[in-house]
Amino acid sequence: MAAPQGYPLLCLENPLLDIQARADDALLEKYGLKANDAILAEEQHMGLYDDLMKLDAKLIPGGAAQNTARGAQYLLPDNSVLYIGCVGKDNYGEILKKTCEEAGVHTEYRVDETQPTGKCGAVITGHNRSLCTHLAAANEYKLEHLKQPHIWDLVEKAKFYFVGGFHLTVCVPAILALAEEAAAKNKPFMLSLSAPFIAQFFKDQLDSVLPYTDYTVCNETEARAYSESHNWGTEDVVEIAKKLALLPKKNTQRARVSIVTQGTDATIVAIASLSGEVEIKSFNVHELPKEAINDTNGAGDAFAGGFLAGLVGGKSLEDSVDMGQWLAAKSIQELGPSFPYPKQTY
Ligand code: 26A
Repeated sequence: MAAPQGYPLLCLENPLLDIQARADDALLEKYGLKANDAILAEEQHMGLYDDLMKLDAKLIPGGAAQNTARGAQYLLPDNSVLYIGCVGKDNYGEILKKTCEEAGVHTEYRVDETQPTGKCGAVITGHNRSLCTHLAAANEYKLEHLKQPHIWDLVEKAKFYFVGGFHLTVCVPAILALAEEAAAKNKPFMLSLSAPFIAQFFKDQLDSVLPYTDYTVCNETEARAYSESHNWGTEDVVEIAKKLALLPKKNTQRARVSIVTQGTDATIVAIASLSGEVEIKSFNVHELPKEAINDTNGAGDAFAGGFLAGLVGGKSLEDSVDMGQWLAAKSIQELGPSFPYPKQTY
């Protein structure tokens, strides 16, 4: 049962189960995968999941924004986060629901009758991760689900919106419905750029949503992919962060903040003002000895989760970035996109 007062943070994207294993470069080569990337699976990738299982893969709840939702709830009071997406009518879907419940995240899944729950092959080589996603049911999210009265009631009660950019491949009308609600009522809307292929191959979808964003978050590779696909003629991350912050906006009552994470290098934050200036701030990451790192799968999602927990909790921008970096450092010490239990306090 949904909490009658609703949930301050609403997240939307693709619920996936991660099939994660350590592997060598030969497996990457077999499927033509880059060491550090995220792609949509094609026919030739379908054998990857069985190959990973043979490598003693672990099944770990994933889906980028679902990780972010669990991450934000990790730092927030009970009943703070609602997550929406589409799963299949199967055991994997049940596992995802249960994991969210255990993390205190309320889910409103659309349950697709025909497709199985989506999965993501996570190939870990050293500190790199290659993600290959078979969306299946996750690709079946529909605007009609969001518009059902009991769900739309929760949409209206939400105060912050986070959409994972991977959903741009699935259901742009649902993203725009949330974005319109946010802009119309001056509520913050945040989008992650998710992976280079989004800016490359889903450029129009991305550009239809960007005007609604009050916050964007991406890593350095995604920032450069955006710049390249828009012929900005620069690979300079600070320059790109500035330009992202200054893109046109629907909600003119808020100026945009664009955030670019860079692994172990400093996080760049470009803060626009309503008069069109941009201030750049740089935040060094929380240092971690290399041997403390388990894997980096989900590091960016955890950053977004910690950052959102800060925003939703009324913290300053600086404190929110620090919370994002803190949670990312915690997550990369766990297996996959997970967080330490018993809970650690920020
Ligand atoms: C549409 N695609 C490709 C995806 C994803 C995805 N989540 C949603 N849509 N490809 C990978 N992921 C998730 O990213 C997390 C790490 O950041 C994986 O499930 C993994 O948990």
